[in-house]
Amino acid sequence: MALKMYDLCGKDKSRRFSPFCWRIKMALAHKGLETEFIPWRFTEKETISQTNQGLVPVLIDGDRWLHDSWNIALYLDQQYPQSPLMDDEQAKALTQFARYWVDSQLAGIILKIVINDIPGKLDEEDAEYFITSREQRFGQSLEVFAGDSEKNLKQLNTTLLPARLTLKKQLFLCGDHPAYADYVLFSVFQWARCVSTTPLLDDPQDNIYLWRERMLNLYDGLARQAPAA
Ligand SMILES: N[C@@H](CCC(=O)N[C@@H](CS)C(=O)NCC(=O)O)C(=O)O
Repeated sequence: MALKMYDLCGKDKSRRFSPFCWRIKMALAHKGLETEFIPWRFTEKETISQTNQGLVPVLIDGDRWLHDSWNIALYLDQQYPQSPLMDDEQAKALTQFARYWVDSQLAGIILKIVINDIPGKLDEEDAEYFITSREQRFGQSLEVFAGDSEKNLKQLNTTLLPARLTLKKQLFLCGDHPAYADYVLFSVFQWARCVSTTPLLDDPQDNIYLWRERMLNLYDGLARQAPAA
């Protein structure tokens, strides 16, 4: 039976923009696993209540409901060992570091850059939920939270340096071929691409720019074909 995944969508159901969903979508394509992606809105908590939490991605494999992208990635490698996302324990440990780096450093900066573009991409109920829940989380308005866009872009550029240096030596973060750490880093770029027209990278000769092009081309252009902002 094909796998199913709840996938965050906008007002336009074809706009799938969650970074956590994107990394799993790339991981499923990497393994060649056919999956039905079910559009899901922020306020549709009831449909995933079986997981006792309210975040996507949620993967359904037969009678198993899984949540949390990291847990799902580990599950996929265990259950479907073909084309590993992480080759061994050492790769798993290093990928753990990569995802913490992406989620604790890069995602926060990118969020500031794109946050004001998000509500306009959501349906009315989701937009209200998004603004209220984020303003509550940050203790300030989205405009104040976003801060200075030029400063954010500069900070993003500096924070990307370890990836930029790595990609000077190799095609992908994981070496000659992409694997889960690549999908994690790519997922935050793809998130921005789906909700915002602000360019995060402006130099086509930049190693990260070139890597992002390679990632957009993977699996018959899976990410490139997805509706962008
Ligand atoms: N740690 C979770 C985070 C998932 C997450 O934050 N998902 C967001 C979409 S990007 C979500 O479902 N948000 C729902 C909400 O804010 O209510 C994972 O890695 O899957």
